Amino acid sequence: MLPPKDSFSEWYHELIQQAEIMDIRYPVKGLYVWLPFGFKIRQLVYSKLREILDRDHQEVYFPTLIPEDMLMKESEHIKGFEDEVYWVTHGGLEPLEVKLALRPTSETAIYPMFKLWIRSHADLPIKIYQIVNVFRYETKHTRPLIRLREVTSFKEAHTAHRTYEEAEEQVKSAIEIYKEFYDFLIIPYLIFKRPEWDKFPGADYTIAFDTLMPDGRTLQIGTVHNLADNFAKTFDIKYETPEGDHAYVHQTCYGISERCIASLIAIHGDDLGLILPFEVAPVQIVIIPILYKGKEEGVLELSRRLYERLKNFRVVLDESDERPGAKYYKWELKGVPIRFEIGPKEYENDEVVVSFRDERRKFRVKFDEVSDDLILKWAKEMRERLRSRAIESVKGKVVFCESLDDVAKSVEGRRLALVHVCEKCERELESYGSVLGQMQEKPDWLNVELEGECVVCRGKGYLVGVAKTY
Ligand code: A5A
Ligand code: MG
Repeated sequence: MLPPKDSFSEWYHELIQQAEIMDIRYPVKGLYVWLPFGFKIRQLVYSKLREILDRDHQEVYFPTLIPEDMLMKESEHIKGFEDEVYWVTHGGLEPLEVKLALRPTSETAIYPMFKLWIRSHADLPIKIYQIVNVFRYETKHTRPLIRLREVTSFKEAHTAHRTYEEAEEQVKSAIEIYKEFYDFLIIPYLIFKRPEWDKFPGADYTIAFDTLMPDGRTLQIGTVHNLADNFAKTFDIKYETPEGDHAYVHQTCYGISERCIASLIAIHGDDLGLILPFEVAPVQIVIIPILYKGKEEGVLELSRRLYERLKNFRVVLDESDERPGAKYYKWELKGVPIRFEIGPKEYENDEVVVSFRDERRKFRVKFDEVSDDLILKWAKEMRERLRSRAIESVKGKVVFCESLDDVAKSVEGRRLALVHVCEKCERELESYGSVLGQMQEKPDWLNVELEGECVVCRGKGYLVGVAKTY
């Protein structure tokens, strides 16, 4: 049995294991094993990310190891990461002449190569990405898919452009990419510009996507950084302009990790286990024959015919010896969106019993009516229901505050506090929780004003989020 979702931390921890997403017994802190079922979700989710990026990015692969002098070159960047880097110091028994870092992210691996690749304005823009593992010696509490020391599914995109304005355009288009991706996963998000003190080390500014977990803490599920020419100056990445001058490139980078899967699990699941959107469910449809002694033959025959008919989907016909109740339990735990049951009565009437994972209400349809189109219609309707549920759940944890007292109470009560503040006073909010920064656009499900009177000094303010974070 799963703990109730209200005990979110225990529920999440148990679900990850019971639904066979990860094996968390690997004997190194912050490192976990992907199991086949979890890995299949990963593959389906990341195929979508690849599909979107492949429209105008090229996939590459850079090495895992970064020489110390390269990693250390950008001073702001290394200040942000120095206490998180794992080092390779030996080759066998020999101490290495130059220590090698396990990449915590790949700016310092990629940009020296950009210097070699970029000659003229005609070489720009460059837009590449890779999906790799990165290592960060995290000191905060580690959790599967949420805070890892080996991030296994780090999608990092890196771009280079002629001007600051072009980099800024790229930031906007990266935001659109992440919106499309998270809309696909039906995960509600808020978009903030992180305050100066919390931007990515070496960046000009950082835009972050945050979602709200069921316990009211926010999870940063993606970031887009405008690097301006900061790294270009460090790594001497210049191009020849049409006029024959030499200018530094302007860069962006943006990243998403398996936190996208953590949020998928956390936001849609319920007391019985996972609820997966049809598009990313490793098993989209399960058929469960209800077998009674002497009446097996017809039931199995109809079940197999249904299985054949649904071959265009990821369908399982569960003919195992387990009792129907045990089968329901198992496939509910694994979040299968559509379930068919076929017993002797259904066989006699040429019918099937249907239920959807999110509703669990049962109804009957004629066997002949089951078609690809009907399945897709159901999937679409389920997507709408999941969207409403997800938005309701997130919306219920966002509070607009008109006083600092309100902010304090809301954050203490595990809500995301939204409040108007000015740049001068923003830092004062830090004493109440993490300051997520200035909200960039209002989601259609949220009724707030992006501008208003600063809660501290009553000057002109913008909308800022404050919350407990993962
Ligand atoms: N090079 C840029 C893209 C970068 O590294 N940005 S980042 O540090 O913000 O990481 C990108 C995203 O990876 C974060 O927004 C967060 O969602 C995720 N992430 C970072 N550290 C993580 C960790 N230890 N475990 C899981 N996900 C992590
Ligand atoms: Mg950090």
